Amino acid sequence: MHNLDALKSEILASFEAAVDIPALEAARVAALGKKGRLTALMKGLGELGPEERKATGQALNRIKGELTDALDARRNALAGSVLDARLTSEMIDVTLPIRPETEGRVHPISQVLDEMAAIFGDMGFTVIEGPDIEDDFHNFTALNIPPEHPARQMHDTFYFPEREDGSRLLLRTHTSPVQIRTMKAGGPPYRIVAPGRTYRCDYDITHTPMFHQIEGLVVDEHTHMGHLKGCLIDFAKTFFELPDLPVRFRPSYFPFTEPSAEMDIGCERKDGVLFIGKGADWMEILGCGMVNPRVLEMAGVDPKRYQGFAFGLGVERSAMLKYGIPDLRTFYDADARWLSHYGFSAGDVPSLVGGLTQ
Ligand code: 2U9
Repeated sequence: MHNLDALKSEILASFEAAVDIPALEAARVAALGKKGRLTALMKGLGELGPEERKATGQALNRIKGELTDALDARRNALAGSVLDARLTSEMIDVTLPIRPETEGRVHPISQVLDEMAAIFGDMGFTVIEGPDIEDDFHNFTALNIPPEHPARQMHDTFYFPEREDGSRLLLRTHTSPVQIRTMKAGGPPYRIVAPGRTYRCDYDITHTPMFHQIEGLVVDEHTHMGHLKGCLIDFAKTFFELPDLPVRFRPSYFPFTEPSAEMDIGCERKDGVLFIGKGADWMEILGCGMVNPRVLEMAGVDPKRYQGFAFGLGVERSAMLKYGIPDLRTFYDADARWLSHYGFSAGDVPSLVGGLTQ
């Protein structure tokens, strides 16, 4: 009996010493498993005489009951502490302030396009978009670009493979086809701007194969060069945020406008730094002109009754000038550090309310 009490105490101690459920299970197997110490004693009962077997058997059964109760109690205690540990380690403090999210930046091209759309929108222009993939008629013929014009050549334009009828689709080289499509779709007056991607087979420090343009078209019965000048001078002063910005128009040539001009803004170059709005230098910012009557005619507009003006400007170039971005090619590097430096906060994009619907 004394030995049995000692054994019981040892086994109880092994249960108490178990620090987790697997350790407790090991202690159980060592005591009550098939080859356990108590099980071995029970198996040995058969070798005892009847009297001793009865007494020892009863004692062993009582001990087994006590051990089983102790085992359950310890198991419950350990399960409770496992849960407590999980509750502590996985605790969520709902009172903590939220982590600051890294804010996305608006790319300078998107910013400048939005600024320009907002300025022209305030003047009553509607923003129109069209396909990047065009046909020869809308990109060249309808714009009075002759067959021998260099822009039409394979090495200046991206052409798709020849179709069955011998024609080739192409990536538009300007957004002008959008204005052609708009004119063909319905009668004048028109007051539209067409922003978007354009493509030319060109790559050097000032040219990339894809770039952005915004072009404008105003056609009405009495539209004249004075409207062109007023509109574009107003635009330049608003865009560069300089009410006294000096401007000048120089004669130029485009097949789709006659007469044609380029618009310069006053600037100063000092020690490699460009200052816009003052000084004796000039910087070209856009091309423009009165729409060539042949272009109106090809788009189904009567040139005897209607006339208008058009203009076009490069978005990357405008962004570089306004925001001091030195290298064109960095626009397309997808470099997050560049974007965090030159990009804009979403709140800086001007509201287009009133600009897009007219
Ligand atoms: C129609 C009629 C006329 C659009 C025009 C320019 C002048 C021009 C360049 C500026 C820089 C292209 O991105 S750039 O290289 N564009 O100089 N664009 S007039 O004239 C049109 C357009 C459509 C129906």
